[in-house]
Amino acid sequence: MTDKRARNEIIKENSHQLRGTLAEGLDNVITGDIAEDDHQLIKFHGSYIQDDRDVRGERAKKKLEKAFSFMLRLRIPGGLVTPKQWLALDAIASNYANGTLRLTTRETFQYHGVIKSNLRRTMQAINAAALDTIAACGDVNRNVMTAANPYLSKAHRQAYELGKAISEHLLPKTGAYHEIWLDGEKVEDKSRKAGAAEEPLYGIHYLPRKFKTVIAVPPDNDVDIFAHCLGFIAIVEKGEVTGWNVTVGGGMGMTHGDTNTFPRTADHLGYCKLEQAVDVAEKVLTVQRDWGNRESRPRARLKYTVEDRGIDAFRNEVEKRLGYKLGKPKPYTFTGTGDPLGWRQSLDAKKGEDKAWNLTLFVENGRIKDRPGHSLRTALREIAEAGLCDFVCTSNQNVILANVAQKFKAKIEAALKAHGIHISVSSGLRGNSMACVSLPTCGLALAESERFLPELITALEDSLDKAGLRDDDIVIRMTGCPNGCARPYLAEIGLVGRNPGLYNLYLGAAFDGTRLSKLYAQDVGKERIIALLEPIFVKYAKERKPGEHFGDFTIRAGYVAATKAGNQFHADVKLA
Ligand code: SRM
Ligand code: SF4
Repeated sequence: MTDKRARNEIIKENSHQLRGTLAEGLDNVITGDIAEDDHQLIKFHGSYIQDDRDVRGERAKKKLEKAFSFMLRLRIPGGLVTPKQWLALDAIASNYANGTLRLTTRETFQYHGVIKSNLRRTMQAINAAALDTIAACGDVNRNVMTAANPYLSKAHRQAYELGKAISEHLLPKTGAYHEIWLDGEKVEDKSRKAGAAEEPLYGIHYLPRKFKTVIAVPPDNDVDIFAHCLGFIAIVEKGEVTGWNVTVGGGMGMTHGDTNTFPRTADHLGYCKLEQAVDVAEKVLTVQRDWGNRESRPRARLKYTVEDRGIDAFRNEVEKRLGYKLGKPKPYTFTGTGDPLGWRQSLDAKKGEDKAWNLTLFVENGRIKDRPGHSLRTALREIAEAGLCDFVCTSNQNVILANVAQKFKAKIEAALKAHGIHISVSSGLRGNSMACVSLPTCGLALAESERFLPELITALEDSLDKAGLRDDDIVIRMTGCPNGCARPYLAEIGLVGRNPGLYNLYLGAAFDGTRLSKLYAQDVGKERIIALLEPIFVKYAKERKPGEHFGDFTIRAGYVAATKAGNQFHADVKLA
């Protein structure tokens, strides 16, 4: 009988709980590469092997090995780091990586350009800052995102605490990470058993695919709850979370030309009590572990399990494993997926203290670096050195300078100003923009993204000016391929790379993150994108109803049909 399982299943099975030959590969100084199977296993340790695609052709001509280096992704549930940790992370960027910190769309940092001989040292430096990269990638529960900023209110603190609890509970228990990277060193958290041979939750095959958990506190849907495998929506009464609506089956990734793959917004599974959430998370994960598709990786995400089995069957199985029924989802309202930029005061305060301040700072595509006249990295380092605040990474690739005492507000503003950093952004479009990393590091990129979106927005700002829309909040997101790392199918304007310089243009997603977009134009370059969008901006400015968002307008005005479910994403497409 032939083994129909995906190749990764066999790699995991033979890996001795994610060890593979990683330790030996790190010691091999002849190459910057590691063994083929270890390319898959290293992901579970929070790293990817990559090569600099800008120099790939040139090196091939010279018969040189690719310019290999590693990307490292941290696990920071809720995205919160202390000033001390910030300084450590900043130092690592210079000592071992490419001199930049990259905020991701999932509330954490990535380093790029770490060479093999520095990998262990980098991991150890991260560990010394009481942080790690365990399970930041791979077929496991990834970094848990929570509504940005635990300092905002009691409900946000509760969401953050749940995020940390789920992250710890669903962490792989293998000792491989500590053996390979930390030389058996003990980690800060003594409850984690280095050397444990078992994976009680995951077994030796782990999950069929990546698994993503998020927690939202309405009315903000900053975590884009419907884009994720598992979500908890806080139900808040008198300022406190009393329970959670549970969502399952969201996801973005698809393959161009394969209608069997599609982005999908999550369904409501039910409602659980405050203290039941970790148990619910575990049971949802185990149903996906047992029911998920292990033959076809493009169809292995939880969204397809829910799609294929149906939400009712999925709920029944979760309830069977829980031993109790979930309640009916409770009412809630979301208003938007963006980060409210600028200063925002916490909604409550500790007894006897003033309410703290929090500054959400726009970071273009999450890249924290210094450039002439705009030394963001230095400004943030100085703020951390002075201990003026904590730092929270947001799911919109921004950073919040959080828990700021009134007396430090002016100091923060002065430090930013001294380094050319403005609190305001040039337009509502830019303030609501995200681009994935893409070239030159991403091995899957088909077109530029992070390096192209800023200039496209600058050009689109002229079109917005013609329509008088410069300050309007319109969500635009770009990715270099259809995997959807910047959640482009939930943007009012989504651009997805097809070929160098060419993108598919999607319109019609809801501003609050509840509805997917629809393909509007295929294979369009910069000039065509502008030519297509400018008249829509002008018409929107003239004809919109009070409070109507751009995405809703593009449907009402007939540019695209509304996508009511993921399996309708490819239907009713009429190209411009
Ligand atoms: Fe992603 C793969 C970057 C968020 C869907 N993603 C990749 C890789 C690792 C490329 C690879 O497999 O070789 C990219 C590394 C690029 C680089 O050079 O750094 C990559 N993904 C990113 C980040 C850094 C984008 C960013 O600009 O911030 C985000 C890191 C998040 C984190 O901290 O964990 C990132 N990726 C996402 C999201 C958004 C989210 O989760 O909110 C998605 C869509 C949601 C989802 O999962 O459905 C996403 N990434 C993918 C996929 C498609 C998965 C699928 O279901 O088909 C891939 C490809 C894959 O897994 O095979 C992918
Ligand atoms: Fe790479 Fe595609 Fe993700 Fe962009 S969307 S980072 S190009 S995998």
